[in-house]
Amino acid sequence: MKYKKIVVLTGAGISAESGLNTFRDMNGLWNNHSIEDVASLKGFSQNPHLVWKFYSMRRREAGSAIPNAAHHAITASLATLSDRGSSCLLITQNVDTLHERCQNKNMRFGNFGDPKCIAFCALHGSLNASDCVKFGAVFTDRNSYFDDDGNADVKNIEGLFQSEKYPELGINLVATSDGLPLSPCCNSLLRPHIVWFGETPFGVRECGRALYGCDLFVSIGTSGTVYPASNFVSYARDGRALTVCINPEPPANASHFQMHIHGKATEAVPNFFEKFAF
Ligand code: BV8
Repeated sequence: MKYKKIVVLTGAGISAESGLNTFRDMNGLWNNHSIEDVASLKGFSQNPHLVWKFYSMRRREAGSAIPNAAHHAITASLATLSDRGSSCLLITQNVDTLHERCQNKNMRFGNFGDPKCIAFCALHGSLNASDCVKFGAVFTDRNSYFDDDGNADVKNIEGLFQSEKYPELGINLVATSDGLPLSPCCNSLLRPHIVWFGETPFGVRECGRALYGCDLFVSIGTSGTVYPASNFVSYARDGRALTVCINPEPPANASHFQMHIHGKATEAVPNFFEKFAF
């Protein structure tokens, strides 16, 4: 076993070849939207329609995208390494659920420490869920509530939700007349299950522990500009890991990596695991 503890971090670049826009590349998501307006709690409280229009568009696009060779190579390689006794953690900054869609009965994601699986952390949340703003209940929700012109799109609303917190609430959604979705538990507003700027990412403590203890850290398709993910390479280096960056161009935190592989994810990722990890 070459590496006992492996952590992989991905960003929007790994989904670029599935046809999803990144954030900071040309024609990126942030070119057409102000971060403050669509990815902050302040923006949501000031204009929930604009935020739900942005995330409705993201849900439609992610829903029609499929995982690419890089997503599949990561899942298959980490599953093999995990079967051989390595502990593997996949952390993604992405909310598009393309990694989650690569699982099957032999390659499944689990929580930190679960045996024989790939531990998985969607650091910034998921497009496949919405939260009650009042009680924080998380509901499975893939609905697009507004079309690109900002018109309420209630005719396509799938009624059913399952809430982890309120499993009995598999019920119909009630959207307000102006198309904003209301929480099935208390009729307050629903918000996308997304970590916005200024909010605490999911699983940060567990990720930090895994990063300090790993012996291989691989960062794929991220510009290294968003904290705390941009610091993960430093935590791994402090723990004596080999740190590898796979990206077409040097990210903002390039100097922290010991190895750089310049290339697109679908070409570089499958080769990397073949050559270095087994
Ligand atoms: C927090 C919502 C406290 C989800 C997102 C001043 C200085 C430093 C930091 C701060 C500061 N002021 C505030 C902060 C903190 C702030 C931050 O970092 N701001 C930045 C902008 C300066 N961070 C936060 O607020 C975070 N919370 O800090 O809480 C805390 C911390 C620790 C512990 C407890 C409490 C919350 C951050 C999450 C914000 N939410 N988005 C969504 O809508 O999707 S962030 C957003 O950026 C996305 O989630 C995205 O994942 C993330 C990072 O972007 P990338 O994934 O890297 O995408 P990008 O477009 O930038 O780059 C794409 C890369 O792909 C490029 O390098 C490109 O070359 C490459 N690429 C392109 N094509 C390909 C490719 N790679 C491979 N193959 C290809 N084909």
